[in-house]
Amino acid sequence: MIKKILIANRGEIALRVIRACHELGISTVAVYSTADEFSLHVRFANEAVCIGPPQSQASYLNIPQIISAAAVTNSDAIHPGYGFLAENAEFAQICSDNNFIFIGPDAEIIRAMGEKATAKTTMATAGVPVIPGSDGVVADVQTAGTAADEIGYPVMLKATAGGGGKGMRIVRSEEELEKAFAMASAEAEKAFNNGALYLEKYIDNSRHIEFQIFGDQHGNIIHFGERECSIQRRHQKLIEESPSPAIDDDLRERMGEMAVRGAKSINYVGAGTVEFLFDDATRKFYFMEMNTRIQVEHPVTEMVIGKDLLKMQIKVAAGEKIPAHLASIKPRGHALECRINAEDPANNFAPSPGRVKSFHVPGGNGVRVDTHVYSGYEIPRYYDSLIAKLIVHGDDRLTAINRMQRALEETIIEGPHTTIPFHRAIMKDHRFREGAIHTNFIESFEYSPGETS
Ligand code: MV4
Repeated sequence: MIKKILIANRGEIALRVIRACHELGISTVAVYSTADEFSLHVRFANEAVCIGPPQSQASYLNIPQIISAAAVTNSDAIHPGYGFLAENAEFAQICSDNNFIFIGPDAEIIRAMGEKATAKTTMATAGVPVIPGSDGVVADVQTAGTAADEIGYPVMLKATAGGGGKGMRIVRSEEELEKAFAMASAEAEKAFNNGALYLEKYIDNSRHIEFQIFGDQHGNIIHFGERECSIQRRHQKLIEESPSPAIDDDLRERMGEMAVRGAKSINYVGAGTVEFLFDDATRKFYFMEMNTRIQVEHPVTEMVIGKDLLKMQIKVAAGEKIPAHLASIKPRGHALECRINAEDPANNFAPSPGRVKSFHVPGGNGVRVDTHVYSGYEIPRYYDSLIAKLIVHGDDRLTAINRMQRALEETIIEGPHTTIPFHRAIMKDHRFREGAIHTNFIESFEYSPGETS
């Protein structure tokens, strides 16, 4: 039985976890840095413990402080949210060593999927299609060169400890390889203390399509369909949707089957996401990575399946079975999410922290806002810039887009710059409205500030 959960996170996701807990009758403990004293997660949790100064390293990443807070409050379980310690295998191990249920998969699973080159090999062995490339990491430039000659240029170098873009390079010819290898490796070394790289064929005009999967402790693993996240800027997702405009029922069934097969091969437990790269030209899909956490964009799946994924995550961690009927759940309608960041789209998306003078959220049928912000809130400069997620649901994609447009018009945020004007421009874009989106959509998108703000 889980009676009390400590939330090792901040911002909107901390609120999201608290909401799920309170609806389940579970008591909550917030932890917070001194920069977050006036945050809503502190206010809405049943108890709150200050764990340190603003810097993440000293607070939200400070494992001894978090474990101590769980101990003094008699918590049964720890929910890591996303980011911070969510995919830290050592933290998951320390939680269970101290008899706290870590709400996520076991440390070994986190570790196995965190090493991206190994994860790819594991999935290939299970029969999941992967992007043609090197067998595991490439030890040096010579090995990379041999692999690239076999695969054919263009290729992509990726950091095995990475994910989400850091330490990644497109290499278009042999001449570029040496420099790209050195730069990607140095970048990975700096970011992850691990410079190891793997190599794969570069697939142009691709889409990022990920499947939400769920496993329980009784061997059941199911999927809840896909989310398309091709609208990214510098590997930060900006807009997500479900279903993907590129996927029909047949493809959904085949990709979902592969996502489940991969998860079964590692006895996956909890909420997980299997990322695929989808090649528009050939309609082929390839496993890219598996994320072992609840993701920022989980609400788009919740909107189309009508289920609460956070509650499910908690129930599964408590040992409950996934109800059998969920295996055949059919998504209904279309959901979109816009990430509202405190950034200036007219100035290269520079962070824009500070006081929120006024904050008004939209409403009406099919509109959901997940945020920790209120009028008078001070956005700290120490953390990521996500301040709200605007999520809409409609009968079909165009209804959802028009609803998003309407909801963006109603949103008022005074004080910081935000990504709202940028989202307004995208909602108007013809190619976006046609679903013609791919990896280079944002890079080739002509944004003229002012016009829509
Ligand atoms: C790729 C790719 C093309 N070919 N891998 C990986 C991390 C993710 N943030 C983007 N990644 C990509 N990996 C191969 N072999 C293109 C991308 C990519 C991308 C993919 C989907 C949607 C948007 C993207 C933006 C830039 C790069």
